[in-house]
Amino acid sequence: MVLLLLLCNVTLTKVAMDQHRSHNPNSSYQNRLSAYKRDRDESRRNPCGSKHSRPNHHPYKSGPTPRQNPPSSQGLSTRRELYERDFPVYKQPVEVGCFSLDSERRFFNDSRQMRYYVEPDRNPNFDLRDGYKDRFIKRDDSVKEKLDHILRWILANRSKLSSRGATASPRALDVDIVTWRGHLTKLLTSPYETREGWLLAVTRFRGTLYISEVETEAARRDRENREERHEEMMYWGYKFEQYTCADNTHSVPDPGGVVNTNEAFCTVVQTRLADHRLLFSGEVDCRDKDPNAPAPPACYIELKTSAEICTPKQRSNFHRFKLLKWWAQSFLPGVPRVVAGFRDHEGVVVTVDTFPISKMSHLIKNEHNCWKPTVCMNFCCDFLSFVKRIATEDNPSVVYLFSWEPHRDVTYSVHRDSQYSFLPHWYVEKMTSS
Ligand code: 0WD
Ligand code: CA
Repeated sequence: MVLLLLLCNVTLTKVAMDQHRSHNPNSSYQNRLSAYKRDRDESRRNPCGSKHSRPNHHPYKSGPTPRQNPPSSQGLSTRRELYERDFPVYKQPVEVGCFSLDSERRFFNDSRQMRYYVEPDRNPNFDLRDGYKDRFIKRDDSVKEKLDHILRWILANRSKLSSRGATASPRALDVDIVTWRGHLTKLLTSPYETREGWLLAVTRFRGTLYISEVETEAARRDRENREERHEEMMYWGYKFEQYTCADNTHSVPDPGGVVNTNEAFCTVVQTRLADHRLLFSGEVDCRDKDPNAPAPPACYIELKTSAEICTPKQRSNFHRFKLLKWWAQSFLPGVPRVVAGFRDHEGVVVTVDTFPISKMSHLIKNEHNCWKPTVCMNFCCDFLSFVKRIATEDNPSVVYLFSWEPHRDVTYSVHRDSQYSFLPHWYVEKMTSS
């Protein structure tokens, strides 16, 4: 049975702040870029057929209000002004493990794919086009892995995820949310996103909410119809990684090798956003090779490429759009810096710059009507509260599908034993039986 629910507007109140060590956006992290997104088609449609609610025109309820969102609300707006309140508690993310995916996308419960950053010249003239035709093995991105790798990591590391007290069901995970970092990044940037919507499938299983993205029809169309130039530009980011990363602390990068985008090193971190205990994984490009560098995730480095900035307009766009994505992606797992290669139209890296995440909010200060970390984090927090309220049936074959398109409210539909179910039998069985 498919239940389609029409959702109404939500009014928001202040999130109560506790005084625990909060993860202050002005004191650490960093940023990211996706070179093409902003050039893409604006019209996006929702494939699942849920009806959207009307945009929320309710005024923001201010004043001395309690705790969380009012439980009476039925839908969720992404309007920025609703989320401009104090920064929510975000605990320093702690790395609880890691895993690697090899050249054939096989899972290993270790750091064998870790790479080490070797600082390039400031003006290195790296040719990012080199090897695209003859030394590139591209991951098949039509294969949807959902949360499978994270679930494999959980099964291999259950003892690290402390169980609840005697009152709760035995061996339940001691977290509220399990997901990919990339899905949380999309949530953080939603209040500022005007082009691309998302679909997030949510299943409640043994008290934990699992969140896994579903590709939208628009994203599938884009993926299947990418132009050759776009395909090549996607390669440039991986080529930049090859120019700047070595396989071990004593070696140097090998730009003559093959770029294989199946390979990945992923960190698994635990943290808390207000009252949401999060466990998520994200791909990490490399780490500081100094053995005295701080422990993960503080030694990690995110690598990016971006078009070189030649005009004030380009600089402003870089601050307004690209830095938002870079910041959100790295702030979440506590990665403190982004190293960016700025390239010309021929794919030659003309300058390399480091962006500490903690300085990004200073960089954007002079931009009019720019993004704010607090809006991103408060929206994510309220979305997770919303999900907890809606996704109440604890059943691995039930999916609550949350759907969002720019300029709309978040809506949802419920699906039982459908194409959207994503928790694999091997996971459900292992978690239920042992
Ligand atoms: O199937 C898919 N469409 C997705 C797969 C979407 C999101 C992630 N993934 C996979 C990735 O391949 C990777 O194994 O999940 C893992 C990474 O998850 P994440 O860290 O949560 O994802 P995100 O933060 O969006 O991306 C981190 C990096 C990217 O770096 P840049 O600098 O471009 O943001 O993961 C890589 C990429 O290097 N990556 C991918 N690599 C191959 N195919 C993909 C993809 N579809 N998406 C992200
Ligand atoms: Ca990267």
